[in-house]
Amino acid sequence: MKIVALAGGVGGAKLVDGLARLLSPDELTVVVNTGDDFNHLGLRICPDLDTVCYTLAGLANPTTGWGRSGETWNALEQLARLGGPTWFRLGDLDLATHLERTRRLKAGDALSRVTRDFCAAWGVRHPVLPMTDQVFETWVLTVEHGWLPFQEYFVRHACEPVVKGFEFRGAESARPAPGVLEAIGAADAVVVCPSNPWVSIDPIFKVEGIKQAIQGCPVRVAVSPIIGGKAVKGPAAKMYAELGIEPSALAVARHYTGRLTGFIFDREDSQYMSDISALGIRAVVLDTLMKTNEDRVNLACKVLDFCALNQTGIRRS
Ligand code: FO1
Repeated sequence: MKIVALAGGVGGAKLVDGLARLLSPDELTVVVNTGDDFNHLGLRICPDLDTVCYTLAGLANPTTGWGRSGETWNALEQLARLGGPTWFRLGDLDLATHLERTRRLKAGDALSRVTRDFCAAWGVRHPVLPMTDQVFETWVLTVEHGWLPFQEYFVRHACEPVVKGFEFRGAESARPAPGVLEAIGAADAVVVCPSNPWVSIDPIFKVEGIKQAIQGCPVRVAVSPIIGGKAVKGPAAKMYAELGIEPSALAVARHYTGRLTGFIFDREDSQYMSDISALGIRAVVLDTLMKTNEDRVNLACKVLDFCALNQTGIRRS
């Protein structure tokens, strides 16, 4: 079965890793949010792309989920000594990625091309595509500071400001990166990973043509990033609450209304089964928390089973 996975950062990367352990590079393409990308210290930083690639390459920091394992912080310490900005922590190993990416982009290479070459260098075999090669910026409207670029909200202010809304600057002119529409067009199923619906998945749907292409795919399945009213990681639940929506798996299913054929949520939230089914989508409860590599593979295996079930109505053997 050919799968396109839509992913943001850490939560998405874990499921992508599970899928990649089960599917060949021909069977899995990952489309990654680039709304979090920004310029910092003169460098182009693409956090979600790097998180997905480092995870697939086995290079990711297991504690934070972002950045590199075995990281050292000499450059950051020297930057602090010089009075430079250290609120966004760039490790020594990670810096090489940003330096070379920035050099390549300045020389005129597209982000998708640079990502493809980096993946080859890191031994990542599955295609990882940025959603777009154009600049696309997620901004967060906050009560305390007005509009903030995403990383200012997320890292500098530690997701503390109260959220009032989002804006996706550049969305009108952004076009899908090469290969994105082709992969979706050839997919048997699109899997929406357990990433933040507001700021990781919605941006992907905002790129011209991607939403329509996904609607043309017969099977569209999402995994809830909210378990027991809380986000496994990050501010998704806090965002729902601040926008006047009770955070829950049901809220996530409603968020994606009209976009899905199937929805996977945690066993802990079984009480929402009838309300979610009433949205006209096929739903299933599973153990969705991914603490270990084995959990990633187990969930990915069940996601694939559920996709097959959505496709044919008959469970895969
Ligand atoms: N997240 C943090 O909370 N603090 C950081 O200092 C930080 C640095 C960082 C550096 C490179 C990178 O690729 C990601 C980094 N992240 C950091 C994570 C990232 O900003 C967010 O997790 C994503 O944008 C949300 O998906």
